[in-house]
Amino acid sequence: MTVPRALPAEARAVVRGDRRALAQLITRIESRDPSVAPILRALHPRTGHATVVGLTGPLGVGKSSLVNVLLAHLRSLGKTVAVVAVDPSSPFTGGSVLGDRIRLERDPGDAGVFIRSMASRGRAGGVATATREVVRLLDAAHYDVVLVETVGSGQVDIEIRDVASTSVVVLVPHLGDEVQTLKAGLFEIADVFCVNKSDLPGADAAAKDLSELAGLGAARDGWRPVVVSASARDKTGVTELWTAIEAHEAFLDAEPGRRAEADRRRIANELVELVRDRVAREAAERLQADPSHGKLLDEVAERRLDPRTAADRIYERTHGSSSRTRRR
Ligand SMILES: Nc1nc2c(ncn2[C@@H]2O[C@H](COP(=O)(O)OP(=O)(O)OP(=O)(O)O)[C@@H](O)[C@H]2O)c(=O)[nH]1
Ligand SMILES: [Mg+2]
Repeated sequence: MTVPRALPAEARAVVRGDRRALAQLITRIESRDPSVAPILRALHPRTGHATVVGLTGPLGVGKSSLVNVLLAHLRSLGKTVAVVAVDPSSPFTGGSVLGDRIRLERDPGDAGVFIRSMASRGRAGGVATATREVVRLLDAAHYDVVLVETVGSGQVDIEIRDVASTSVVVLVPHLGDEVQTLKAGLFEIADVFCVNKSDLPGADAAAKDLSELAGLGAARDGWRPVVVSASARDKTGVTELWTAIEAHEAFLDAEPGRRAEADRRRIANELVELVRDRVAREAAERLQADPSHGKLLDEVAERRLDPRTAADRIYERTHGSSSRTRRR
């Protein structure tokens, strides 16, 4: 047995659940501050306990509203909850999101809840990486459930399945053609489908339609997506939604190695991304510092060299000596 080394002070603050420390570290992760690396490294062995649930779906289907009611439900079950909203296009806690105020808004001092938005626009890559790192911090801070909201349908470069152990795709009745074209992709993502706004007409038909499709398709890794109907407005179907999420989590644990296998797949993607990030960053730095770079650009612009050949040369230059660069 190795004796655990003393944690850095900031890591200790996270483990203690110090919200200010958490917020500051998340900001540093967002701004890609390399000084968080040792803190994340120290915390890594303390992660892997939270249930990480992704909620994704087209714009305006009610993801934030559902997160709000799910949050209240989880609090009533005594669970602590952290929420990460990636690229929120509507305010999370503004009274305008829901007609009536949710528990969260009545009780901003609730220590069992932590909410954070993260913007991806205008940032050079690394959104999925940053999201994963933020989720791990929240996991190390002992939140029982971490809910991650993203806008789906390929509008952001984060694949929710790479972050969450259970992914919920939120839809609404009568999404029409948009969903028809999305459906194949959605079945790749969804462990659970939630037809929200079931207070509107057509919800039953939409849920039935999805259930049939789920029944027809081949089960992905032995799991067929579960379809639930909900209304965040009327606060119906939320218990069913959580039950479906728990059923998928139980499925992951029902067979030895199943959850580990899913984790390994996510980690494989993450590692590729991290290496790609580093190679890209180093290439950009070297190019800037390299006096022959301007010549290469001239050659391509003057049609003496094609871009692929130029890129090959850059790659060889960067790649050939990348092992000499310092560790982050
Ligand atoms: N009728 C009805 N309206 C709802 C329901 N849930 C949410 N809405 C409304 O739908 C609109 C969008 O809700 P949001 O929760 O912001 O949806 P979102 O998917 O998070 O939106 P983006 O983050 O912008 O993609 C708001 O006007 C909500 O009041 C519901 O169950 N029924
Ligand atoms: Mg939203």
